[in-house]
Amino acid sequence: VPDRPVDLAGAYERDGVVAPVSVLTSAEADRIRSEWDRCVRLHGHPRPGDRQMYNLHREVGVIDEIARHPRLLDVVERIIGEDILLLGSRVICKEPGTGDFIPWHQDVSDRNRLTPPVQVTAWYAVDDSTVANGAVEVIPGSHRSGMRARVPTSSDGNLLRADEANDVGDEEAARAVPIELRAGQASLHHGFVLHRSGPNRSADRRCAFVLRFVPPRVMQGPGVFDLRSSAVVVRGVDRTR
Ligand SMILES: O=C(O)CCC(=O)C(=O)O
Repeated sequence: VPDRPVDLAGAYERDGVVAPVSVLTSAEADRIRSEWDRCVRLHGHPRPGDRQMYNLHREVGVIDEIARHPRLLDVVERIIGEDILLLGSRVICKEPGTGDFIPWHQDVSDRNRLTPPVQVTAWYAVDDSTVANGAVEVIPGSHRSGMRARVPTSSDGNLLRADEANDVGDEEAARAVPIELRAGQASLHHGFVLHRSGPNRSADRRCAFVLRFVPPRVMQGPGVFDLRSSAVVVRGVDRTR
């Protein structure tokens, strides 16, 4: 596991993204992938047509294990402080040769109403993630212009809900960079950074555990799906409870 950049919090502030964060060695990453594969066989995740797979950390041990991994949380801590809540998780699995995609969006929006609007998303690569299999692309620095208006989208293969996308012009989109990761690595992204991912045109699966971390002072609502009251403390304490 290589050393992390020294000024990691500075890079996060500047770019809204930090990558790669080496969480596991390749042997450790193989174990996580095998466990996930075993779980898919046993429990039928992902079930045909079930592309959502939200909050499986409550039932799938390896997702919880990554969400609590010290090498990941040491980096998250440098960004949001020593008390850390796991607000939610999602598994995003793009099977080979499928058209599923994620349009430009921000993870923190008026849809999930986080106050203050602070969230770090950790994207853990279960499989290698490449441009060919639909790696996440990020527009560095786009978080600095804050929350954008959402625009309706609906299209076959869109893995987000129809009201989660943002409009991004060609000029801004041209600044996007792909975040390629080896299995066992993660990227961290800011709640306002614009990101998307394209279809998996390769012969290899591209599976990720997406973990949403917030400091305990972040509250949610009203009038939205409530993740805050079921958030779990993964490091430190939640003094608000
Ligand atoms: O896995 C993807 O392709 C997109 C992930 C994403 O949108 C996120 O991590 O917030």
